[in-house]
Amino acid sequence: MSDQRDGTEGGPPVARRAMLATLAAGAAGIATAPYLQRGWEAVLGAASQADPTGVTGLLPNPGGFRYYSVVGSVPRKDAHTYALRIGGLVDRPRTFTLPELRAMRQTRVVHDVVCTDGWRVANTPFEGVRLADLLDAAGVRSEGRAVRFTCFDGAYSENLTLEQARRSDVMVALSMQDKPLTHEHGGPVRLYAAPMYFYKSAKWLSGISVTDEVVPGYWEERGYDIDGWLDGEDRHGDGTAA
Ligand SMILES: Nc1nc2c(c(=O)[nH]1)N[C@H]1C(S)=C(S)[C@@H](COP(=O)(O)O)O[C@H]1N2
Ligand SMILES: [Mo]
Repeated sequence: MSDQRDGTEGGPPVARRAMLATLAAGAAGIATAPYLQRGWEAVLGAASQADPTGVTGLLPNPGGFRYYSVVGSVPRKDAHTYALRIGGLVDRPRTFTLPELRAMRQTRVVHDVVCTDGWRVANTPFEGVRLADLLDAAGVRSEGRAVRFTCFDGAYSENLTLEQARRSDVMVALSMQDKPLTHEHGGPVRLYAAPMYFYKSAKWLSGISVTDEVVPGYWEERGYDIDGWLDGEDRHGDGTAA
């Protein structure tokens, strides 16, 4: 994927147009990023950002990623303190520890990471457990239609339909770029939904709940589109096409 979504069809998040205008008006790339983030928040009316002083926005962003959090501080979790709870419309609600997740079949996906703010990191490898495997372990009930994700930052949430959640390119990620996921990138465990904008990939994942309908996530309550598909993805494929 190297095309850039132009926002004409399917409806990317509302701030997209403003971002493009800002990009077009100013210098390109990293230098404008701090201002982009501020503009983005002004548009969405978001109350909080990880760093209200803007200092992190002025730091270099190694590897092209930018740090995002909707809260100021997030507790750190490790192999001893981390737990992933799966519940809702399942027959066997259960909790997975980090060692348990590591012991399960690991899958690898290499895809471009794309944020609606305009940055992209090409060919990024992620590894972890297919969400489908976790859902199967818990036993999704017939009323289940969607999956809701919650985070131990205490604020962020996201969702996928059950069909999306079962794709082979959607995972509970334990590693990124062949290294354990750092705290900054949402470690020890985050969601990675490869065919979608990166906002769908909830960091600091702590809860997976099967629901009977899609529950709008944090940004979706604030104007983002529930539909997070990147251009050119096979929306009804099983994720293996690539
Ligand atoms: N818990 C949580 N997950 C989140 C976010 C967030 O603010 N909090 N931001 C989303 C957005 S908009 C992006 S682009 C990516 C950023 O991931 P990174 O900080 O690893 O670059 O995380 C997504 N998942
Ligand atoms: Mo994003």
